[in-house]
Amino acid sequence: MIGSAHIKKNFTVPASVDCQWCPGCGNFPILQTIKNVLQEKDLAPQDVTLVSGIGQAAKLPQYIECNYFNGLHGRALPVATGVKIANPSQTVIVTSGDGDVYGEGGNHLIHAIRRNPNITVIVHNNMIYGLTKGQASPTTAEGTVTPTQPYGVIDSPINPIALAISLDAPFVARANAGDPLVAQKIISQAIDHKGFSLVDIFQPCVVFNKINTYQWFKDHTYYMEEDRDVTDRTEAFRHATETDRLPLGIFYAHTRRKTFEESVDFYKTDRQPMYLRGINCAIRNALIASQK
Ligand SMILES: Cc1ncc(C[n+]2csc(CCOP(=O)(O)OP(=O)(O)O)c2C)c(N)n1
Ligand code: SF4
Repeated sequence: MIGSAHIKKNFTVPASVDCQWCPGCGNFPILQTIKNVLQEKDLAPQDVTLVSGIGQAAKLPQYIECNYFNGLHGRALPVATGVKIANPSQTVIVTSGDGDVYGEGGNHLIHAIRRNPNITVIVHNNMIYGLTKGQASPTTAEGTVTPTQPYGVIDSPINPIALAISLDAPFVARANAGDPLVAQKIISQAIDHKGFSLVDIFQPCVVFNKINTYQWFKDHTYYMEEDRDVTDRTEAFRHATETDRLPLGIFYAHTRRKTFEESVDFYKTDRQPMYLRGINCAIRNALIASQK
């Protein structure tokens, strides 16, 4: 599904759009937080593209008035990369679930971090598959009983923060939907940061996850000291692998890597965005002929 915002003043959704989330869902504060960040940056809706896959979290782009692409399960990242490379001036934000980004889209996550487009990826981590009614996702704790894992989950959960740091992602952070003011600060910094930014945000699913509630996330997290050296990868990795209480805040941030847009040849000599360029049939025909 593709949506397009024309010249509009703000990100307010038309009243006719019917929100499908359950009352109390952690997606609501995330939606409000993203809207606040976009308003605060003085961006116009036509400058922003939200991209998602499938799931409850993946419905978020339909509730903000801007460009959006709501695609296939797990496939948000290739689309977001394509949007950014075609039009580098767009602010491109992926907003999707832990199943979508870490499970079905896990392979894309790895290779998008390697490629390093200047995009922000916000993962609503409710530690469950919400839309399909409570099966285990890649972040569900071992032993958790679900409708499809009646004897408990046997796979150990993925650690997305450690994974992203190991791939040298330029910005890696974790927020809590139950603390939207700090989440707003973190997401704002993620959008401003050059290169691939990952924000994993704890999001209670009040219907299908009765373990990881608002209170559970409050009791099992703490904020890392803000004046740490966030360019220190070893220290970031140490925090990422803590299990007693889960750290919140920015784990790792650096600008040592070139972005995808800076690396590709066709922007080195000509800054005109791809979407404004005509199709060069001679090059295309020569390429096809060379494959025969
Ligand atoms: C290829 C594919 N596999 C499975 C599904 C079924 N499916 C739809 S949403 C979903 C889980 C979504 O979970 P998550 O990404 O964590 O988002 P949430 O609903 O919890 O926000 C699944 C398994 C699908 N639509 N497509
Ligand atoms: S099922 Fe869970 S994730 Fe989905 S809208 Fe309801 S509370 Fe939110």
